[in-house]
Amino acid sequence: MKLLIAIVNNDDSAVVSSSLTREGFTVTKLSTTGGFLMVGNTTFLIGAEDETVAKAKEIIKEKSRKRTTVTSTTSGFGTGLREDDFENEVPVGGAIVFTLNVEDVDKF
Ligand code: 2BA
Repeated sequence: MKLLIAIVNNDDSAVVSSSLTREGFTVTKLSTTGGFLMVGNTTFLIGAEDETVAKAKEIIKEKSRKRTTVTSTTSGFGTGLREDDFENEVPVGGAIVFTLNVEDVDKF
């Protein structure tokens, strides 16, 4: 079994979630914040059998758009705090997926 940790743009999270559950995946959704832009994103925890991992990744890839967002160069330190702040275009997404081996699962 694998644990997928998928970080997805908030705007894609509803469709990613519904597409995964429709295909039979069990999903836990966390509200998270990106450390660079300091804006909300969504992290999914997905426990999946090895043979279904490719399908889960395919769904996440298909439903997560690449976009750009305009931000300050000093986003990571707090927007507007510096005099030399200026807007900057940053690419975001589609999604980043970490795949971890799961040693054991207990459900009580
Ligand atoms: P953020 O940390 O808010 O990053 C948003 C976007 O800003 C990133 O898009 C990337 O294009 C840019 N960026 C991030 N850190 C940067 C830095 N130190 N210098 C310059 N540009 C930087 P994505 O790569 O698509 O990441 C989207 C979100 O996914 C991230 O939000 C973060 O929450 C998560 N993420 C991405 N890579 C990660 C990683 N290796 N570990 C943990 N979380 C990650």
